[in-house]
Amino acid sequence: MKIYGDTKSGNCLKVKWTADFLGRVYDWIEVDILQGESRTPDFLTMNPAGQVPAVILDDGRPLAQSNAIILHLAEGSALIPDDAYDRARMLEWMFWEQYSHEPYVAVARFQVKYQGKPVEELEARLVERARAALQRLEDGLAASPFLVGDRVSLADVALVAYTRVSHEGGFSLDVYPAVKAWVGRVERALDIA
Ligand SMILES: N[C@@H](CCC(=O)N[C@@H](CS)C(=O)NCC(=O)O)C(=O)O
Repeated sequence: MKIYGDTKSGNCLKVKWTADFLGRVYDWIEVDILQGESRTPDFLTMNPAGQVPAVILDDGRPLAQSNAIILHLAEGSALIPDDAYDRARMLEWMFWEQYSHEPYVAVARFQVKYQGKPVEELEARLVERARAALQRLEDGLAASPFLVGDRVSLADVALVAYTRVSHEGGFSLDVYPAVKAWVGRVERALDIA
């Protein structure tokens, strides 16, 4: 398998961590998004969306979208709960991540860390939504060590990617103690600390 990714990107790291956890063999091809390397004609042939992560599976088929890729890689593994309801809850978190967490927590980080925007100049709505997402995680982790029960799943992989670096966008996890403890737990479970 070939993984096209930018190591600055949490979306790309989700794929790396999942492949590593599962012991999959792959070539990592670094794509610098800040240099427009995901928008070249060659790259667009593979992923017309012009984004990383993207993979070429061993049989030559391409696949994009971080959460679709990790779902495919982890098929039949311990990272996906056996129980149908728990599996759906895992997907609930993963869809929520893409619509209500990543667009705020990751975008704030990108603007601060890579575009040099002072934290105080982040758009108020972005900050409000990022805080709401972190609070939603805090509430969701009140009763269980991982997002879906007692074991690490793809929900944790997807959500930890940008949560663990949320301070780089100005959001300290000190005010979200359950999230902070969970980040450590997931990092240890995935061996990414
Ligand atoms: N929903 C997509 C988001 C992919 C995405 O936004 N990728 C960014 C890096 S995190 C990218 O490739 N940006 C470069 C560009 O759009 O030109 C996923 O989860 O894979």
